[in-house]
Amino acid sequence: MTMPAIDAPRFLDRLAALARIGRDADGRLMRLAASDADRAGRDALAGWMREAGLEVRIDRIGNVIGLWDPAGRAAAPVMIGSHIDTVIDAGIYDGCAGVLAGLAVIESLARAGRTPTRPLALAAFTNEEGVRYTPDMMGSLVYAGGLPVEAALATTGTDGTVLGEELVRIGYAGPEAPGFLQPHAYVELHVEQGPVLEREGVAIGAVEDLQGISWQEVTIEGTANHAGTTPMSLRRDAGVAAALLVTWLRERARAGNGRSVATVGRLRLEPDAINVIPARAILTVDLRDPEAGRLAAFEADLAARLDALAREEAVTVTVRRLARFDPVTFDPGIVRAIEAAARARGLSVRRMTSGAGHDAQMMARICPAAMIFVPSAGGISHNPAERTADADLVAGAEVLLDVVQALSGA
Ligand code: HGY
Ligand code: MN
Ligand code: MN
Ligand code: MN
Repeated sequence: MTMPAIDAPRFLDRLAALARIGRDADGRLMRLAASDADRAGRDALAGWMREAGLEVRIDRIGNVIGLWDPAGRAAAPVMIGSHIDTVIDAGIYDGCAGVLAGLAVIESLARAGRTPTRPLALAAFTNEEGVRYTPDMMGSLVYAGGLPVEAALATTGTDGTVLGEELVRIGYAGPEAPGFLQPHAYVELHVEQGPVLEREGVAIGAVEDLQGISWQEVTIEGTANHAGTTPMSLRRDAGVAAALLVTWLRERARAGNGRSVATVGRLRLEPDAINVIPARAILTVDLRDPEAGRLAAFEADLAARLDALAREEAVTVTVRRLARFDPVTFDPGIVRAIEAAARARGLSVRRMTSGAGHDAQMMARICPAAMIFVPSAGGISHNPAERTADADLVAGAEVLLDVVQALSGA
């Protein structure tokens, strides 16, 4: 019986091919969920899955699940996967590395003539990024039963489109009920998207937990008025109120224990004219903390600050919750298997917390789950400069192969 081995050139070539799919007129990578660019990426992935002998099944939220069941066992599958949708002006590794490494793992087992005691399933979840439709990790959240599929399909995007209609339009409104394959276990390879592994010179991260996430949209209503004639004392300036909020968020995050983070990623002023005092500010607030109590305290402090700001600046403030996920602890047994696999290959490994949200945090609701991280150059992600060395990617795929073999008896 031959030893399965990752076909590194094929894995890396596919990553490069997927990286070329979904670029806008300016060359920016933009495979937003359920867009034409996303469809092109999905089509390529489904084609590679079929070439590899997987049965491709699509569920109602558009999750693409490739099933490899050479022994025809109807057992619960070991699932591996991630996502191939991207943020705006994205890097090429976020999500894609995990999906394509998973494909390389299954192909290596098939080439070696292995027959796992249970099927393997490769998942590319819909809308992990949450940029066009919120919440993020939506496809895996629906798959894990955390959001009714009807509610997800009815979601209106930042561009006014409806997710369900867009999935029909791109041909990925599938027939399967989300969660149609309840996994025996789920393992996700992902680039770290942070600085820890590179800074410490460690090859593999065995991710044991993932921080809590809170997404809110804040709308501040002031009064449009003339920039030249309105005395400063008579203004209800939504733009100033927004600016005070942004700086407060940074100070509050810094005042925490050094692990809270706060981000205002979207901010727009209306009517957005040089000589009109902003009537309205619409901004998003992304809060994260590994500890549930601290995240809740940050949210409570934010609510109190918004009340005070409304009084101080004579504006009105409304808040819309976009996403809220508690911290998640992954399966200690799989974390140990990741550590053992890395050490057996002579790779340095350390346990760590994920700062980013991932599909694994949703799958942990329905089965034992854990993640494998590989280093991100400069800790950069959600940026075209995102980069992970080929050797690190292949090492991560090999550890994924070993863990999948341990879980599936392949
Ligand atoms: O926001 C996140 O952490 C994930 O990339 N969607
Ligand atoms: Mn990702
Ligand atoms: Mn991401
Ligand atoms: Mn993610």
